[in-house]
Amino acid sequence: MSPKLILYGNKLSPPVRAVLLTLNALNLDFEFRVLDLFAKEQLQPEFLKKNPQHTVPALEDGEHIIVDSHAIAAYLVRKYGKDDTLYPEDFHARAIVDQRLYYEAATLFATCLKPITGPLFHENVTEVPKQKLDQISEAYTTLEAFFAQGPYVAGENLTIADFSIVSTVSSFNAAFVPISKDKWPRLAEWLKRLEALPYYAEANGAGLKMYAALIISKLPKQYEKLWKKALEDIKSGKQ
Ligand SMILES: N[C@@H](CCC(=O)N[C@@H](CS)C(=O)NCC(=O)O)C(=O)O
Repeated sequence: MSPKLILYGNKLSPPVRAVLLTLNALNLDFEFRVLDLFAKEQLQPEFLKKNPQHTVPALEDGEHIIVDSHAIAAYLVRKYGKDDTLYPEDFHARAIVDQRLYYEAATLFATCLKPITGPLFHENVTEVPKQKLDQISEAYTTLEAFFAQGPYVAGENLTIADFSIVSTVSSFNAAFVPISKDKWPRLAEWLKRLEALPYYAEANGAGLKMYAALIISKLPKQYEKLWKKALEDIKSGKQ
């Protein structure tokens, strides 16, 4: 019998939700050990021994610890997947999936999301600068172009790149820049496609709701403006 998988994380975290989507897609049993990042539980010596980078997600599989959502998702499919569709063995198909995963890691998460949430959560900032919201819109435009290759981010099939990208993009959509169907129609359709997966609500939706509520509580002025604009649009018949 293989050892029990243990996932360390918190559903507020997009990378953790990407791994939850992968575990659910593969129908794997696992134990979820919650770390409270606001209480800095990731800095406790016990966890630092497992992951000196002090980030979640981290996966324990017997004597092995795997860190980083992209590495964990790839590992899970290669070790436990019944086939390779979620992370293809074919060199060319995998290169596309890898590129999308690196795009999520370097651009969506590190360049777009973290510079917004860091100051919101740790520096009492209460407004997101327009330039940062514009970066998200630019990323939506790039993603829209990816869908020229097929209905999923890496082409014809659902892969771990979809799980990775939906974890950040659904967070942007819920908390910062709603995806307009007119501007980014294929991206909007893709999000609906992912939301329709039977395990989406549990793996991504639940954490996403908590995440959006937390962000809204941090941005009272910004949301007041948005709500006022939405009300005006409804009154003037634009919505
Ligand atoms: N590229 C990493 C990012 C992981 C990451 O930065 N996670 C954040 C939560 S969203 C974290 O654990 N932050 C706590 C810390 O850095 O101490 C991944 O995909 O796993």
